[in-house]
Amino acid sequence: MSKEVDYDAVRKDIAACMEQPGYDDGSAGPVFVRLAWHSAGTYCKDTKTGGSNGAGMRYEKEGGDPANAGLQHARVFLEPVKAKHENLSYADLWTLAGVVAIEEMGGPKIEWKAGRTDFTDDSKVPPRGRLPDGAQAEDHLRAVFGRMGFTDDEIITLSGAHNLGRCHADRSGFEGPWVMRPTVFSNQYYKMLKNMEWKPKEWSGPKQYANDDLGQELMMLETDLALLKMNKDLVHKYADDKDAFFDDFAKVFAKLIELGVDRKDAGYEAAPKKSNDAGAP
Ligand code: CCH
Repeated sequence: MSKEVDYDAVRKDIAACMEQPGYDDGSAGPVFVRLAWHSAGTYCKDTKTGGSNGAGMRYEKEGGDPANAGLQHARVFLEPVKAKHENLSYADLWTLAGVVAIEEMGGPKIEWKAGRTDFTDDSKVPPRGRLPDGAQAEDHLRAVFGRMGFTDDEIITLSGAHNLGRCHADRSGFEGPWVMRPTVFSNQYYKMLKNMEWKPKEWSGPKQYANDDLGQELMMLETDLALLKMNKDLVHKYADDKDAFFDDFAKVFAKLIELGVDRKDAGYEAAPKKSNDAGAP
């Protein structure tokens, strides 16, 4: 059986199914980016477990993690693309969907390589609790992203994805978008962090910050404001220099979606493969 997949056709099909008129702000783009990020963000560099290989969210163990609430929408939107391209793995589809969504929403081109395979049972699915909690601060960010192998500055760059989408009370408990145009990839998020004053939102929900100076209530999480304490100069640089942000973001997102990918197992490497390599954890 041929393993050929027409990835240009896959990209077009992903772009087409981003359009979802009745959903959120009319685009599935933001939730595709979050799907790609959560599929990779479970990685642990010490144990080499988790990461974007495997598509573990198809199993209750990972898909049912409260941190992944809402991502079933993204997976359902992408199902027709998977059905049309039978040799495409879910793990490749989900990461490529994030890359295509960022490009389609006006963001940078991001390097993406095929070769992820899907687990056939849940034995290699990472434990729950590896994704960040928006109610915590910089020590937590350092622990979670440090486990994946990211520096403080890389955390600040990756967090720029909060230019996109919104929080949903019925998913995370938090509510609202970070910027005025949540389906356009830009550096607005850093401008908001640099220029606006953020006060605790008065409500019965979890702690988040609010500002309505622009005529619509925008939000920040505790983890978003923590970036200013980690490296305020970099946040300000990105607020003033969109190109610098786009360049750095493209590199760090490409690194994120490579976490946990071992192409030797998938037979994608030119080097001869020993028969006892197959399926090694
Ligand atoms: Fe995020 N994010 N994220 N995030 N995120 C949420 C939504 C999005 C945290 C918490 C939340 C990254 C980092 C963090 C996106 C991309 C990235 C939500 C709302 C919470 C809470 C979920 C809901 O209710 O639907 C925390 C904490 C961190 C710590 O750093 C990184 C890194 C990325 C990608 C590179 C995107 C996109 C969304 C919008 C999703 C949507 O459905 O609109």
